[in-house]
Formats: sequence, C-alpha cells, structure tokens
Amino acid sequence: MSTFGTTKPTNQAVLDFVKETAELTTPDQIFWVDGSEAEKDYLYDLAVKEGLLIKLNQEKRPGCYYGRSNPNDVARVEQLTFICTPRKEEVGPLNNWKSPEDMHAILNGLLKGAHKGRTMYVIPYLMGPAGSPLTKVGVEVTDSIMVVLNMRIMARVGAVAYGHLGDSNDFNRGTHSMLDINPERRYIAHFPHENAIISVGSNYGGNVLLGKKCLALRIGSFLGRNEGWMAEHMLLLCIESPEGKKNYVAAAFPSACGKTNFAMMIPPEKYQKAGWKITTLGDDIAWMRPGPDGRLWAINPENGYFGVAPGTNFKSNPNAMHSASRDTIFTNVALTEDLDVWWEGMDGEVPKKLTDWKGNPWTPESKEKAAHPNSRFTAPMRNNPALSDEVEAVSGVPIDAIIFGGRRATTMPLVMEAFSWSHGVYIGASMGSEMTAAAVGGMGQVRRDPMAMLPFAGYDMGEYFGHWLDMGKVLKNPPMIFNVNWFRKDSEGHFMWPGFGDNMRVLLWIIGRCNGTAKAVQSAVGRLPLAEDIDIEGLKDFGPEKLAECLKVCKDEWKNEVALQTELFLKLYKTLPKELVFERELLSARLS
Ligand code: GTP
Ligand code: SPV
Ligand code: MN
Repeated sequence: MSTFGTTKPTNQAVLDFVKETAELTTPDQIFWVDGSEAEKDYLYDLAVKEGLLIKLNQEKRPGCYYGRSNPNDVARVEQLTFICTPRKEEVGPLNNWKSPEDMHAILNGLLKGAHKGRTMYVIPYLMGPAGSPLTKVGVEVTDSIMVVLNMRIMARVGAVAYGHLGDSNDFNRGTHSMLDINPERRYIAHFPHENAIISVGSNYGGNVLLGKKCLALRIGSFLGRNEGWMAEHMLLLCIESPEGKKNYVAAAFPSACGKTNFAMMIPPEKYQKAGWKITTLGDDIAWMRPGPDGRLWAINPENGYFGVAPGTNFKSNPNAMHSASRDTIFTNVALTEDLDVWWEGMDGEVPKKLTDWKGNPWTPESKEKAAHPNSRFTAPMRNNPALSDEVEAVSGVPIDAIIFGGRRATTMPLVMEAFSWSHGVYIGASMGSEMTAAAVGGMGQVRRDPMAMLPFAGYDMGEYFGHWLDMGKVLKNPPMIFNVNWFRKDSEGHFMWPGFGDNMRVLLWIIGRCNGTAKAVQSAVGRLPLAEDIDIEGLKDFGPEKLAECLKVCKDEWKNEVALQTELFLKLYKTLPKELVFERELLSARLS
C-alpha cells in the first residue's frame, strides 16, 4: 500500500462497520480515504496504471481523465433497484420490493469474498455543507477506484466528514462491489430502516455513487418524511434583479430534461446588460425544510455535477463547459486523436477521426453515435463561473418558486401557475415526461414521473404526495408552484420554444408572479401569462403567433391527459390523498 490510506478514523461505529464488511468481503487491503490532494494524485496514477482511466491532454484539459464503462453498464437500472422494508405496503406499488431478510441473504451470498484480491476503499462523505443541520453523513466502502475518484468530486469527502460525524453512530452505511459487472448479478438495494445501501454488479454513477440518488433521494425522502423535510430531484438557482433583489427557485425536471441547463443558464445579452444575474446553487438534488419564518429553505447536498455530455456546448450551456474544463472525469464520451473529448452536439466541426465510447475507431460516416447518449462529465461545482456564493450557507436559501416540468411534445403549455399549493402538488403528482437515455429502456415513451421522483421516492408514492400536502400546511409562506414545458413540438417535429438561455424569459414571468409584479389569466388548467407578459423581443423567427402556440391549452388534449393521469392515480388508490382526487375532479369540471 502507498503512504496514503492508512489513517484510520477514531469513530468506533465506523470502525465496526468496516470490520464487519471486511470480514464478509475479505479485501486484500483497506484504504481509508482522507480527501487530500496527495491522495488524489496517487489514485489517479493508480487508475491510469490499471487501465481504468486515460489521462487527457493536460494542456487542453488540465486535471482531466477519461473512462469507458462496460457497455452493459451505462445508466441507472430501475428494474434492479429495490427498497427493502419489513412490510411491502411501505414502498407502494411503484417501487420494487424485497424483504430485508431475503435481500440480505442474496447480497450476503454475492458479497462473500467479493473484495478478495482487491482493495477496499472506505469513503467518509458529507451530503450538504459541514455544520448544516440538514447535512447527512455517509460512509461508502467500495472496490472501485472510479467510485472513489467520482465521489471525491460529487461529495465532501474525507476528514471533514469524520469531523462533522464526531463520535455519533448516525451515518448511512453504504456497501458497493463491482463484482464482475454483470446485469445478472446487479442489485441496487436500499434498507431505509437500517439507513443502509448495498449496491453490487455495476460501476455506473447513479447506481454506485451512493451519496447521490441512493442516499440523497431514496433514503433521503424516507428520512425527510419522518423528520419533516423534503428530499427532491431539483435544481436550485438564484435570480438577481438589477436592483439586487434575489429570488430563489427550485425546479424538478426528470432525468436528462434540462435541470443542469436551467441551473446554469446564461440570460440573453439584453438582460445581462440590464443587470440581471443567474447563479447556480445545485443542478440535481435539493433538501428543503421549513424555516422559523414559515418559508421553505433549501440546500444542495452535492459538491459537483454529474452532467449529461451530449448536447452540451458553449452556446447551450457555457457554464457547464467551463465546469468541465479542468479536474473533470469524463465517462463514455468519444476521444479525439490528441486526447481531448468529444460528443454529439459539441461546438465546432465534427472531428474526422475519433475513438468512440466503446473504444472503436469512429468517423463522421459511422452509423453509431461516438458518445453514448448518457455519457457524462463529473465536474467540481467550484469550476462553475456562475456558482452562487451561498452554496455553503448552513441554513440554505429561501425558495420563492417551485417549478415542475416534463419533456412533452404536446398538451403542456410553455408555462402555467398553480391556483394553490394543493393544485401545485396535483400538477407535480400528475406530471408526465418522455423517457430518456438516463435510465435503461423505454426511450421516448411518455410515462408518469411524479415530481420527477418516480425512480427516486424511497417509500409509497401516495404517502409521498401526502407529505407534500402536509408540508404546505406547515409553511406559512409556501413557495408558489409552476409548471413549464420547453419541449413542445410543431407539426414538423421541431421544438417550438428556443429554450436554454431564453428560458430566462419564462423565468422572469415566474419571478414577476412571485413578486406581485406580473399579470396572469385564468385557464382551465392553471394561470397563464398573457402573450404580452412573456418578452419575445430579440428572438429569431419567433413572433406572437408562435408564442400563442407554445401557450395554447387544448381542451381535447387535456381530457386525454386527465385520463392518463388517472391511470397513475388508480395504481396509487390505497394511499392517494383525497385532496388530489378533488383536484382532479375540479380540473375535469373546468375542462367540460
Ligand atoms: P439528470 O442529470 O439526468 O438528472 O438530467 P438534467 O435534468 O440535469 O438534464 P440536462 O440539463 O443535462 O439536459 C439534458 C438534455 O436536455 C440535453 O440533451 C439538453 O440539450 C436538453 N435540454 C436542456 N434544456 C433544454 C431546453 O431548454 N430546450 C431543449 N430543446 N432542450 C434542452
Ligand atoms: C439522473 O439519472 O437523474 C442523474 C444521473 O442525475 S444518475 O446520477 O446516474 O442518476
Ligand atoms: Mn438526476
């Protein structure tokens, strides 16, 4: 072993957890991750030596590395993701369930000797800023250097976590082994009552960076319900007016539906000149709890961005390009001849020769994509030029608006405002979206993805809706709730709304509504802006008729939509809150 990785913590519960795990998995050695710079250099060198990573062109991409995953392991696998509770009813009809006994029996079998011949890394980490009452501690043991290196970017790792934990026993126990990276032996198992996660058979981000979707959302939502807070699949941003007024926004869009882009948005030039500013707090996960002032306060528990690469360029998302310009790990993108990265939708000309994400030669004539559609960059959030200086604020920021939004070719208008908190919860609960490459299977089909949490709610979805309604009762000044759709298409199949930075134009109406300065009109489905309330000046080939198309509410489409929403509600009949049934009835009545 190196000179690193030998310093054990003093916390007895951590030592016991590691000892018990090692007795089962029998690693050749244990490496105690400390989060230091020296350790980082050592681990990258080791990963390169072992052929797991390629060091990229350091002049073009200082501190950057490139890895390919097994082609059978490129996205989250929802069918292999389980919530394990004593009673099946606890997880509801939308989660996969196994009893803790049965799942532990399977996993103990798979983990027996799983780390033999390997190093077992012990990663202590924080989700949230050190010292925040919302922050949670996790300890992940893993046999994957890739997990260590990615976790070092995505979470606050090392001594800082042991410091926050002290001698407490209150931490999430995470166990990971790649095994032989075989979908036949792949499980992502959550034990909410034990505050434990066991993941085997994968080496892909969302399945194995246990702080992210597993702890921050699945276990987090379970803890949040019990402890009176919310764990949500939401970006967080701050919009600051020329007068210096700050409004904070949380937005839930399903996987690969625009959170990273919206969180890092650069406003069109005329707004920048006028003095408007957008800063990023987070791009994927928000933890929120009621403050003493009756408002909802949010933190971003993460420390980095695990962002979708394809489609990211200096026009669509310059801040993401800057974020990934150094100290970044790229996974499953394509490699250029001079050891830089490339993906579909990057700026500039398509290179004549590439090595694709599977390691094969690629030319512009090739039929397959050079980068996998779910290829990603793991970038430190501190690289983001638009990072908010409030990301370390221990009490978080007060949320003015919650925005839901799916990927919908039809039906859903560009923006609408909920009539009330319970109507807003209904809008989130009935949300649909076309599936993307972020999860295996089902590309393009519209499915219900309530609050963008279908793959991430750690307990029964009906009860989760109930928790949302309860939170509204606790909040004296709840955020206003909105819904957006950047993805409506015209009859030729083109996106109608320009999107990206121009989403600022919609955000300004939303903020105007929160601040009482913008007008709205009532429609059957929610409050809508008047055409003149959305500034379209300066948009190319986009006039008032197009805006009207984007905002259109078509009653026939909506009647069909209500029927589709009802399919989800029927599945949840046992625990669906009455308020939501009434909201649905009201909507139907308004539509007829
Ligand atoms: P996860 O990290 O999977 O949770 O996804 P995310 O919600 O952060 O998605 P991201 O921002 O990375 O967006 C994914 C895809 O949506 C990319 O292909 C983007 O180009 C596309 N996208 C984002 N914003 C817009 C928009 O305003 N309009 C259009 N048409 N596409 C967008
Ligand atoms: C998502 O799929 O929503 C992601 C990527 O943010 S992963 O961390 O893999 O879940
Ligand atoms: Mn996500």
